[in-house]
This record gives sequence, C-alpha cells and structure tokens, in this order.
Amino acid sequence: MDRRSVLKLGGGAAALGLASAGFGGLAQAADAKMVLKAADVHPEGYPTVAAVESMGKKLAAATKGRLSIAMYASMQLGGEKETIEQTQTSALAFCRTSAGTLGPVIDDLNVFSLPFVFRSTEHMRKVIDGEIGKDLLASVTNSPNANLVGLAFMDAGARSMYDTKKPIKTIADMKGLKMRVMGNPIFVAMMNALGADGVPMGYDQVFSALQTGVIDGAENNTPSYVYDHHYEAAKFYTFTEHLILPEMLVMSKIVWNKMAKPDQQLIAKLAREAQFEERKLWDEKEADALKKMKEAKIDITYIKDKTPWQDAEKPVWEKYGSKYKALVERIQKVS
Ligand code: GTR
Repeated sequence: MDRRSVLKLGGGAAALGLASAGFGGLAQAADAKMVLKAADVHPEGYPTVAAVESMGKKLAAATKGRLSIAMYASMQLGGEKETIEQTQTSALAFCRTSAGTLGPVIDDLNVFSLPFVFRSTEHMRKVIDGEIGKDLLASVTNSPNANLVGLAFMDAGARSMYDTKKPIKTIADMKGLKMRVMGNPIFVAMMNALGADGVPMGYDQVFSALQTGVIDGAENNTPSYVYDHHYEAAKFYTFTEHLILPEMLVMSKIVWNKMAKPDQQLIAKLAREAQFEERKLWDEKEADALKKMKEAKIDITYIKDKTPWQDAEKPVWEKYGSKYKALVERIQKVS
C-alpha cells in the first residue's frame, strides 16, 4: 500500500490491518481484505482467547478470507486499560476485557461490580444471556463518549482472594493485607470494607508485584490465578467468591462504522456464538485450574457461610449501589 492510500484510510486503518496490496482507500473497503486486530490479557489456550480466535476462523470462512481476526494474546499490547483505549481510538478492532475494567468508561456496567450481586454463576449466566445482558451491551454501544460497540459477554466464574502470607479464613485475616484490585473505585472500597488495603493496579503488573512483595495478594477466578501464574507466587487461595464478574467483547466503533451492514450483522452473530463457545471452554478450564492448584499443593480454604462477608460489603452498596437500584431489582428477579 502506498503512503497516499494509507493517509486516505485515516483512523481505523491500523486496527483493520488492511493487508491486501493495492487497496486504494475506503471506497473499496467492501471488498478489501481486512485483518481485524484483537487483544486479550490472557495467554493462548485461555477460554476467552480461544473463543475469539474461533470467531475469527468462522469470520474468515464466511467471508472467504476477506475478513479475519489476528489475536494479540498475553498482554502483548499492554494491560486492559491500555487495550480498551486502543480499541476506542481504533488502533485495535476488538478488545476482550472484564466488565469491571470497563465500568469507569460505561457506568451502567458497574452494577456487575457490586460485591455478591449475583446469587451464583448460573444466575449470572441467565442475566447476561437475557434481556439485561442485551440492554447492557446496548449501553456500551449507545454510550456517547465510549466509542465502543458492545458485542458479547463471556464467563469468568467467581473471583476469590489469594495471598502470599497466610490462609485467609475469616474477615479478620484480611486486616492490613495489601490486595491488588482492578482499576475501579468500587473494588478499592470493596477491599477496604474487609479491612484490607485495596491497591488498584493493571493486570500486567500483578504477577511481578506478587513476586516482589509490592502487594500481599489479589483476587481473581481460578483460571486467571493459575494460567497467569499468580499461583506460583501466592500459595493461599480462599473461595470467598465475592465477585461474579462477566467478561465482555467490545469493538471499536470507528472500525464498526466502516463496515458494511452485512459484515456488522455477521460479526454480531459470531460474537453471540462466541459467548456460548467460551462458556463450554470455561467450565473445562475451571476444572483444570483446580486440579493444577491441588497438584501445586495450594493451601485452599472454603468459606461455608458467606453472610459476614456480604454484611461487611454493605457500606459499598450504600455508597455505590443506589444508582443501580432499578437494575439490581431486575437482576434479582431473574431466576
Ligand atoms: C481476569 C479477567 C481479565 C482481567 C483480570 C484482572 O479474570 O479475565 O479480563 O480483568 O481478571 O483482574 O484485571
């Protein structure tokens, strides 16, 4: 592609990875070969990565290779905040991210970041698969400043505490622990409500922060804990399951708007399929992660009665929950 063509393409060209030689600008975009760039913080083989790669293969098959997806896994392009920003500016076409990291960009999503908002992962699945999920994807797309299109939700199980120091058996054991959380004020408050010290930090820094003692622990689901290596540094895992936080697949609105309607429809359909494909992979990966934790002799604690943990989070609900009251009521009604 010559320099003039590149200039003509403007924003979005990078994410589209317009690969075909001789592509002469947007007027011909409908038949141009596009490699859509996607990013994920997790490594190859992780359910979210595999589901988006599979979506890319289906996209390539359906368009005879005209559209495809190039996955940049393992934080090659930075942490989640960075990849969201790259998607907003169209340096990336897709970003798979946690709803928790997107909350500061699209406020409605913060409803999922309220501790213990779901009764179980089954409850969460029904919510993201149904009308509420649809409405929240629309909130992403309709958010005037986000510049993103909400395509799909994905499973991420339940998040629990882990640390390098000692088994966490009761809330009292949380006292004074420096615990990493995602960059969202709700999570800092959530940790502080338990007596710990919530430290917001990008996911790309967590492993080394655990190793060097910059933090004492973090919280995450078991596949992230195992496959992103945190379990090599933090040997104590406690099933508090305080957050059941779905993942999201979002697209750059700049890139989306450059696509023909049938391509948009195809992408939306395949993203919805990826939501269910990831779920199957998720269940397998969770079982595998637990097996690996046992093999590695991780000190595992189960919390039988979560009521004290839920009660401790009441101040967080009081501070952050009231504006999501209507949405929370809808969520609670889903059975
Ligand atoms: C993982 C999630 C990532 C990221 C990470 C984190 O479970 O899949 O998207 O949010 O947690 O804690 O930052």
